[in-house]
Amino acid sequence: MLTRIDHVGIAVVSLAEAIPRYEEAFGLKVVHQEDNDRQGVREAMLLVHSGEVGNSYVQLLEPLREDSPVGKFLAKRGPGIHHIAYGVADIDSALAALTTTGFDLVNKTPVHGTAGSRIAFVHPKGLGGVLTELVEAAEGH
Ligand code: V0V
Ligand code: CO
Repeated sequence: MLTRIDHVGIAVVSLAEAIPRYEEAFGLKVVHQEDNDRQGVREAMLLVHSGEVGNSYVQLLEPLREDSPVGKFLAKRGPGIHHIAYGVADIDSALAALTTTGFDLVNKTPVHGTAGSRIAFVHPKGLGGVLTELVEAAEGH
């Protein structure tokens, strides 16, 4: 079902501060930035690897409001790894399979993700405390 690690989502207080640190440390480049109002985040995608099954990124996430998943996470836990996102070829069948096996989906149907992707979150409680996202990337991403 999973084709790759699409991204590691990292909660940061300030993209302006975090981006240069990641660029400096690993020579990564920001290839996409976007505000996702529904998710309450301003995000930057730094490309780690391009492969046959798609790309892998670091996703830096700054909250747009305190009362959002990343805003609440920062207040409770401080900056750090917020979620892991796996690539899938077909998110509808992946979600159907997880529903059948009894996983608690945050999104029962896909929602809008970065760069035109279709995404859905699975609740951390059934997956070792790790908030998990599935990504069906748009063509070329
Ligand atoms: C909260 N909890 C987490 C967590 N956030 N555990 C692991 N990783 C996280 N990131 C735990 C928290 O410690 C509590 O555990 C429990 O969940 C309830 O916490 P809460 O603060 O009351 O939060 P809730 O229940 O209001 O919301 C938690 C969920 C929420 C996971 C349902 O964060 C959510 O809907 N996330 C999905 C959307 C999202 O994260 N969007 C931002 C990224 P205890 O204390 O009960 O044990 S957007 C993105 O990645 C995009 C657009 C993209 O990639 O394209
Ligand atoms: Co994400």
